[in-house]
Formats: sequence, C-alpha cells, structure tokens
Amino acid sequence: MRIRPIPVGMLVTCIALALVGCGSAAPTINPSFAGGSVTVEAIGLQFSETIVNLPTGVPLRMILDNKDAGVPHDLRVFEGDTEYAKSAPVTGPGQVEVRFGPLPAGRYQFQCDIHPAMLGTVVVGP
Ligand SMILES: [Cu+2]
Repeated sequence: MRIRPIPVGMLVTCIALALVGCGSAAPTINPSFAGGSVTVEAIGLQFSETIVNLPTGVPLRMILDNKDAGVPHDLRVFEGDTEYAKSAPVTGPGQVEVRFGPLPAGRYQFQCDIHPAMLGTVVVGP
C-alpha cells in the first residue's frame, strides 16, 4: 500500500494554523509604542479597570493582560455599530494588544465578546 503525499498547500496551511495557535499563548507585546497605551487585566472574569483614559491625536493601543489561567478572553473597542479594534482570543496567562485611532475626543466602549458582561469605557480626551 502506498501512502499518498500531502499536497504542499495543505501542509503550509497546517503549519500556519499551528503557528497561530502558538501565537495566542506567547506574549508578543512590543514595549515601545509611539502613542497612547493602556493595559487592562482580565482577572476573575472581570476587567481590572472599567474606565481607562487615552489621549486624542495619536495612535492608540490597548493591551489585554489575561490573568485567568485556562480561560480565553478577547478585547473589542467599539462605539455603537462602529468597531475600532478587535483582538484574537488569548488564553490566560497571556497578553494580546489591539491598535486603533487616533480617535476624536469622546467615550468609547471596550468589551470581551466571549464574556459580554466584561465591559468598560475608554475616555478619549486631551
Ligand atoms: Cu472574557
């Protein structure tokens, strides 16, 4: 019996999927960021901060620091029907970041879509 070779395209896809899977476990947060940056922890199925402040006129970043071991969280920034950023899920312990903006001054929401009760406000202001 002859074993059929796996098509190269399928092999590449499998490797890519494996890398994506590994990526969610390994923190890939760049410590330097030219803009406004804030970190929120997810711990005990809650955000550590429910109101965060970011400046106007510069690129923005939010880092989700998931402290819930074995529990996936994600981070979405939106206002009404407009979505500004959405991260991939990250299983704790682990971190993921989203980048967005600049945004005009105002109030925006951030949320974990996996646990919609995890909800907070981003205040963008001078
Ligand atoms: Cu969550």
